[in-house]
Amino acid sequence: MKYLYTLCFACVLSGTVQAQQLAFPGAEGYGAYASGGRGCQVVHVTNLNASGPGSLAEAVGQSNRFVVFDVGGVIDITGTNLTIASNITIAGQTAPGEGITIYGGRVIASKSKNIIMRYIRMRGGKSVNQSKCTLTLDECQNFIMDHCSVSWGPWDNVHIKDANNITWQYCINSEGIEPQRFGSITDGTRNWTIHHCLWADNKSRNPKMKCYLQYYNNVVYNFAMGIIGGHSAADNYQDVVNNYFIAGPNGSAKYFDDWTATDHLYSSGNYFDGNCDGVLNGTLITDHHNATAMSRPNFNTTHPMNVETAAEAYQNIVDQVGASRVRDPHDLRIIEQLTSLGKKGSFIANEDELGGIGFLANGLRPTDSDNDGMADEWETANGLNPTVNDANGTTLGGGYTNIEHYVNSLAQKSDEQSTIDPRARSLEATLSSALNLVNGAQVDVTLGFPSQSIDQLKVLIADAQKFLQNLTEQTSQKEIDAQETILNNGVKALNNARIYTLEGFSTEKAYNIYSYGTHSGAKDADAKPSIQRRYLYALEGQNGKAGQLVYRIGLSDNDINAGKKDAIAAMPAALWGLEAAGNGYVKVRNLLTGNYMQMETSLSANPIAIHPTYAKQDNGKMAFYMDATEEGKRLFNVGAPDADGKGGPVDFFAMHADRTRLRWVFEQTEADVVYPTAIQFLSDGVLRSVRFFTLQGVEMENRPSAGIYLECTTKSDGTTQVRKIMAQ
Ligand SMILES: [Ca+2]
Ligand SMILES: [Ca+2]
Ligand SMILES: [Ca+2]
Repeated sequence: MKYLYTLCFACVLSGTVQAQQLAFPGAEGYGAYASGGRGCQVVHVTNLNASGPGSLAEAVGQSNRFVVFDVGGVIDITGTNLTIASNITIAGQTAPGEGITIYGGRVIASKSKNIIMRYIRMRGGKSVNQSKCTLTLDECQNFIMDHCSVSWGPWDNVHIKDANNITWQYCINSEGIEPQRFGSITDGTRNWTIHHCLWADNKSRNPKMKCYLQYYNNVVYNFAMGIIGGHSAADNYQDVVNNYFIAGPNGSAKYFDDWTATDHLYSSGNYFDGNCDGVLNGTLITDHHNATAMSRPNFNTTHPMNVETAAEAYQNIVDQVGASRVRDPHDLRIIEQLTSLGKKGSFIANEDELGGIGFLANGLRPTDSDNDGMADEWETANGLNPTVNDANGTTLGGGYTNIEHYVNSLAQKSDEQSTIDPRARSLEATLSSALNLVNGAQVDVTLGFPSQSIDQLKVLIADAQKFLQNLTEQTSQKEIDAQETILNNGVKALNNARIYTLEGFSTEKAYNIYSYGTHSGAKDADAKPSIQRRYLYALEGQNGKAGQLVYRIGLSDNDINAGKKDAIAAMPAALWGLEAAGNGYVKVRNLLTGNYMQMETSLSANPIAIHPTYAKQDNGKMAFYMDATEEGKRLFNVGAPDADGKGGPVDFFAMHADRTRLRWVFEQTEADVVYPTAIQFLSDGVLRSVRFFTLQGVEMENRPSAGIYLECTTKSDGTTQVRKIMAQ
C-alpha cells in the first residue's frame, strides 16, 4: 500500500502565528494553545501495521504532520514502541468504524513539542516491560490529549516527568495492570491541566500530584487510593476543584492520600460517594488530609476553563469521556461500571482476564476524491473543492485550516455506534476484510479494480453495516450467516473483477518491472525491496530483430536511499510502457526494442500478489513466468514451461528462486514513453503454415497485432517447431 500524502504549503510551527489560537474548539487548560500539525503535510494512515509505509508509526515518526486515518481497528505494536515527533496532529476521530486502538506496546512523546492527540486508545498490556507505562510524556511540551483512553500500564498508565503546558481532557485512565495497577505518575511537571477525565479501576495515583496541577471536573471511580500528594521535600501546588470520588467494589475512603505540608492543596467543591448504593449521593469533602490547605486557587490563569459542579461533570463524563465517537467494548465496560455507582468494577492483573484486546470493526472510509483528507460530501457542503487539495487553505476562517474544520466536525459521537454481538463476530470480521479490500482498492496506484465493481461491494458493505446496526435478539444465527454469505460473495466478486482494468496506469509514462530480492532458503515473506531489486529488461536482438528478456540484479532500496544510482533502472531496456488492450489483455512494451509482452490479465490490484515462476531447464530453454497467485493464471512468459506447466525452483543468474519468493512490482518512472519507429519481425526457415498461440496456449485464427507468442511452425519435412517470438 502506498503511503499517501498531500503537499505542505505553509506548515505553521509552534508559536509563529496566532499565539492564542485554540488547538480546537473546546480546548481548555495549559495545553489549549498547542497548534499540532496545523498547516503541515496531511499524512494518511492506510493500514494497521506496526511500522512501515502507511502505518501510524511512520506517520507520526517525523515532525510537522497532520495525521488522518483511512482505516479503523487495532494497531498491534507488540514488541515495539510508537514514538511521536513534534508539531503533530493525530486526528483519531477520522478513523472509520470503531476507531483506533494502539495495543501491545508503549506510546512515547518524550521531549517532543506541540502535539494535538484526539480520539485514540492506547492499551499497553502484559507485553509492555513491567517497569514501563503505556504512555510516556517525559519532558513533553505543549501537548493536549482529548477524548483518548489510556489503560493497561504495568507501572502506571502514564509517566509524565518534567513536562510543561499540558492538558488532558475527556480522557479515560483505567485498569492499570500488574505489578502496580496505578494511574499516572509525575515528578516536576508544571502548568498541567486535567479536567473531565475518568479515572477507574486504578489502585492508586489518579494521579500522583508531585507537580503544579489544575485538576477539575474529574471522576475517580473504584480506587484503593484516589489522588496522591507529592509528599516530597520540594513544594508542589494543586488546585483540586469540583471532582467526584466514587467508591467501587474494591473501594476505600482514601480519596485523598499521601499528602504532606509541602503540598499546597486548594480543594473546593469536591464530593465523595462511598456507600456503593447505585445512586450518586456523595457528600462535600472538607478535609485536606495532611496537605497545606490553601484558601484560594494556586493558579491565576487566562486560558479557557469551563468548570461545572462535580455532579454536572459526572454526567458529562458518562456521556462523552474517552474515544467516544464510537466507544470500544473496553471503554463501554468502564462506563457500565461507573454508572453502576459502586456495584461493578475491579482491579485486573492484565488483559487476559478480559479476553484480550478483542476485535474492532473497520468502517467505510468516506469518498475523498482528491485525497486531501476531507470527505467529498463535507467539502461540497462547505464550499470547498473536492477535486483539489485545499486541506491547508483557510477558506473557512476562524484561525483554523480547512482540514482542521473537517476533523473538528467529526469530534462527536458517530451515528454509527456499534458494538459487536458475539454471534456476529464472523460477519464483523468479513465486513472488516471487505472494507480493507474496498479501502485499499481506492488508494492503490497500480493495477486497480473497476470502480463499478468497487461500488457494488460498497452497497453490500452498507447493507451489512445496516444489518449489524439493526441486529436484535430476535435476529437468528441463520440470518446472520446468510448476511455473511452475501458479503463474502461480494468480496469474491470484486476479487474476480480485478481483470480487465488498468486504473492508475498512465500510458504516457514508463515503468520499471522489478521483483524484490530474496536470499537462498528464503520464505515467501522474506522477499523485500530492501534486500535487492531484480529487474526484467529486454535486449535488442541481432540485426535489430526480436529482443531477449534478461533478468538482472539491481540495487536494493537501502542502496538507493543511500544515494546510489541504480543503473539498470535507468536503462531504456528496463523501461516498459503499459497500455490497456481489449479482451482482457494488458500490453507491456519495451522502450528499447519496442517489443510487446502480452499478458493474460489476472493482475492483482496489489503487486505483491503477483509471483514469478521458473520452469526447469527443458529443451535447453529457461522458462519464465509471472503467475497470479489466486488463480495461477500465466501473465507472461519467456521460453517454454515444463510438463506441469508451472516449473519449479532453479538456479538462475547465480540466484536461487522459485515461484513463492519473488514479488513483482510495476513502478512508474519519470521517463516518457517513446517507442522506436521501426520494428522488425523475427523470421527464419521455410514456413508452410504458421499458427499463433497466446501464452495460455489458445490457438488463434489470426496473428494478433501485438504480443509475445509461441510460434508453431510445420516445416516441409513435417516436423513441428515451437518457439517464442515477440512482435508488434
Ligand atoms: Ca452512592
Ligand atoms: Ca477531499
Ligand atoms: Ca479538496
